[in-house]
Amino acid sequence: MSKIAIMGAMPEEIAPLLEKVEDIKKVDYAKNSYYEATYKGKELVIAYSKIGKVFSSLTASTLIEKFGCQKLLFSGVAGAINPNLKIGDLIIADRLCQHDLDISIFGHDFGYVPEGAKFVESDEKLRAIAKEVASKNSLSVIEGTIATGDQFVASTERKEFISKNFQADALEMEGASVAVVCDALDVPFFILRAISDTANDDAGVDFDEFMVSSAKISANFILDMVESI
Ligand code: 4EH
Repeated sequence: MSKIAIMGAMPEEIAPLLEKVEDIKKVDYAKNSYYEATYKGKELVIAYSKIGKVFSSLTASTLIEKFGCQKLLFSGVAGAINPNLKIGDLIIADRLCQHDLDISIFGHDFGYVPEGAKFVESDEKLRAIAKEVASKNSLSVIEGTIATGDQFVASTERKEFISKNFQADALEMEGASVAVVCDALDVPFFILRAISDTANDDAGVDFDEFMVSSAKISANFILDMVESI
């Protein structure tokens, strides 16, 4: 049977998952903890990576190469760029990019390096399952571009830069790195985020207020999806 990885970046992003899954077995590896578990007869491996592109790449690689996961789902929170996205709303990434990757001095686009790609696309079948789950539960989800970078964005100026150069709908700090790993290893992946803030001057305060509730919204949706995979 296929093993499904579910990862977040922060403990709060996987806590609601660990509350609902069964037969949990903790395995420590590479300075992190991985939780083997089952849910509705499906085999899962759950972990939070710690924040940022480097730690999330390590965790995604480990889930695939050491634990043998054949699909990877990411659950977490994000800052909104698209004004239609309000706190608590869900966004499915159809493509992801690295907004802080910059060798533009050599004439390249922001987010592009030779032999890489400015955007990495997520798995269409997993997105289709997500849209079925959304309509079944009469939840509205937006599908769009997620921009990732190693910075907590709390500035309208930086938001505008990311919007202009990547047409991004939301931003966070792990999605694109996970996407690069999964794409390279040919593992279908899905990135879901619930909005915790709007990445403006109030982002720090909003994040502290809404991250736990938004993380739950995302986690519950991911578990609904697991049933259909
Ligand atoms: O994993 C990081 C968390 C913030 S840093 C990225 N996550 C949350 C998504 C996110 C985000 N990323 C960039 C939500 N809003 C964002 C934003 N910019 N505005 C963190 C948070 N709390 C304690 C320590 N670090």
